[in-house]
Amino acid sequence: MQSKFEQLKTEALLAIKSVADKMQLEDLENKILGRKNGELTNLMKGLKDLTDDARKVVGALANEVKKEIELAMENKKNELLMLDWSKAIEKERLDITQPALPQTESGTFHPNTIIQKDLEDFFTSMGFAVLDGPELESDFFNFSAVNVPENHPARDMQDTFYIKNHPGLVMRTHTSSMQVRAMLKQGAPLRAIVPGKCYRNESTDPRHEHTFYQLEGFVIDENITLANMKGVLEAVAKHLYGEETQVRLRPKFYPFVEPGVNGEVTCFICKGKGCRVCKNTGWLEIFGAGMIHPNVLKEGKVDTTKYQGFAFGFGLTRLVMLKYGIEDIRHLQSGDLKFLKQF
Ligand code: FA5
Repeated sequence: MQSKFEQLKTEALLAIKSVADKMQLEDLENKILGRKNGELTNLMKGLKDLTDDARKVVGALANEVKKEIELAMENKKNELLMLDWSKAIEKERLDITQPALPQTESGTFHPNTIIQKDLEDFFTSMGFAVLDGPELESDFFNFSAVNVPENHPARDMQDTFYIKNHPGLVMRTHTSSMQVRAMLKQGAPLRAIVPGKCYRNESTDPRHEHTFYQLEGFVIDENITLANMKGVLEAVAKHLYGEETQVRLRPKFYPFVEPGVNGEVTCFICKGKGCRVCKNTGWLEIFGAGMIHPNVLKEGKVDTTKYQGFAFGFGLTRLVMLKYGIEDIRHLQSGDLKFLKQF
């Protein structure tokens, strides 16, 4: 019986060695160690027929054989597992020297961003700083600080969105809300632009949105006049619409400037002759501007005996629409890729 165990061990170890995959190993395990009909199991069943002394010796050998076969199986299992892993790793290996896949889609800037970046470059080349400010603004900086006190009828010109349970906060209606903030922070002299989002509680139509962009600018220094303002705004108009563009200023009331003007440029489509876009006037209205009201300078702690300044506010969204011939402002926030991919 001892030799039968020895022979089984030799055959089993040989068979285990030549196993090629997990399935074969499982079959072999069943064939040798299977509880019901495994070869070793069957052989061990015969131990009970031996004498006590012989059972002690052969039993010890049988256990030894079983342990060796089980160990060989375990080793083989690990060996096969390692093989599987290395095959998987090989499959996943990245060849970083391979050329990249051709790029099929790439993003583009939103037309608002294109014009904003262009104007930021233009103004910084003239020594202006670019400032950013909060869109959720205090009632004070949006209205009161720019000479629109509470209950003043001028507040009706710019209705906005108020925040429930926060009576002192509004969504800013214009970038002019940054005028006094900038003065308080930086003092005079000051030269800056503020591009950014504004909000108004208005019904939307092809030219009006509840959310749109403005670009504010202000210069505060000694001996600043309306002529300086016209010079800067003419430079902007020529930069945007060509050298032959003219600027026309006409009186308009804004509480935060005195005098205040409404700025128009020669219609760049008909060159001033009159067309559908300029409603046959030959002019396009693109900004509001004026000399900063002394009350606003005082709010900003600027010495009004020494400094004056001008301010202007472009409807940035309007500039974009004119530049690209966009007939409805609502396209700009539609998220429609067909529209956006044109820029
Ligand atoms: C103002 O907002 C002033 N803060 C501008 C200003 C600044 C004047 C400094 C003087 C000195 P107004 O309400 O006109 O002014 O708006 C300026 C521009 O913002 C408009 O010409 C228009 O192009 C744009 N705008 C105003 N409301 C809307 C709207 N609902 N949708 C799209 N654009 C708008």
